[in-house]
Amino acid sequence: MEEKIAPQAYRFQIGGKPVSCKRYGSGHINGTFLLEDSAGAKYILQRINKNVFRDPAALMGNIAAVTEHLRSRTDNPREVLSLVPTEDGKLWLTDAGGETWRVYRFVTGSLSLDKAETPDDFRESGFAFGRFQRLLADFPAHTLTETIVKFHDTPSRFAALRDAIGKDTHHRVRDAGREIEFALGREKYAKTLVALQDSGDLPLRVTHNDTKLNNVLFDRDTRKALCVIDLDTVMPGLSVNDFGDSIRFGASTAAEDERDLRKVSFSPTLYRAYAGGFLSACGESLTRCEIDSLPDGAKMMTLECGVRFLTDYLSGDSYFQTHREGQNLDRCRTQFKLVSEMEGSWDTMKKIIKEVLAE
Ligand code: ADP
Ligand code: GN1
Ligand code: MG
Repeated sequence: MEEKIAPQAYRFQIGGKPVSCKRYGSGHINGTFLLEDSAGAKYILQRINKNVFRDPAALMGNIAAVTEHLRSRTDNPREVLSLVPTEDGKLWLTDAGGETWRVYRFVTGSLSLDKAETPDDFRESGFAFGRFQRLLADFPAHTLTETIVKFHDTPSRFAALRDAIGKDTHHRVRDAGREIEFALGREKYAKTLVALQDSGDLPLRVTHNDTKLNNVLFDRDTRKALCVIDLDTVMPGLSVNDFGDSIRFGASTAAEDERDLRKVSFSPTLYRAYAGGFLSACGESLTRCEIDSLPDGAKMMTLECGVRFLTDYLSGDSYFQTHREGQNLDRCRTQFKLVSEMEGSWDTMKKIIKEVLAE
């Protein structure tokens, strides 16, 4: 559906006059619009979610620095997000209502996927996120602002769940008894990776922290991964969480919000494909403990995301955008189904990493 052109679109240095502006993509956080101008050029106009990102100026500072670093490492402009300045030369604008807006050049000839059509698509995305991590290995991590504090601190996510259960503001605890029990039964396990981080066994690296398949753009013709996008959560973090968040979303046989759980399965084939791409791009720089913890990264990110969906459901759906009632509970259920399947395939998951490394 054609939407009215957001007035903010007129305040960026795009080539021509804005001629159309439509809601775009399937992200859960920002307001994303595809903007076209009279010269036929396309852009992504985004309203940054201010409830999620409390310091948009610091966030935009991170993105400017990270994209500049990446640009110095490649000759291909389609491989790095490119911000379009405002008419007064800034990288973002704040409107009268206090909303922050930015514009990226649309990466030409690209597409994003909500589901891998073949294991090769998924392998490619693994390669892209592995390369992203490798290219940022020499980026000064201390200069980055932590845009969401304790973002992948799983025990804190459990604390938030307990709080939501206790408050039960929307009287939904009664509808989620099984999911709550499933989560709380794994609360001890939730400490595994932060404990390894605290002990120094897992190093902090510059990571993406939101490595969903639809946060990679593919070349429409060659089907090669082109560009890692959605850089709002680039911060110091754990490599195994970047690996794991991709697996939770992309190694499932169904959509994140599928209601028919019979369709939702963890696919060892897709897991193997991603591990192959990821490790070929950054495996040599990972420590023994990081390699050994990759299966935990997958299970932890899936469990954590399920806990976050459940918490948001119980709290009245105020964080993740929803398009129907119960969608966050449905999302939670798919995540927990995947967690239990990963638990059932634990030895296979470990074996696959060994085999991929030996290839
Ligand atoms: P969210 O944080 O809401 O997920 P994203 O930055 O991931 O927002 O953008 C949402 C979608 O818009 C992406 O999944 C992708 O399809 C598309 N997109 C974002 N930036 C670009 C770009 N520069 N070029 C082409 N498509 C883009
Ligand atoms: C959000 O922004 P998007 O849609 O790519 C969320 C991720 C979740 C994901 C679940 C900043 O990602 O952490 O894993 O939804 N991003 C933020 O689909 O919270
Ligand atoms: Mg996104």
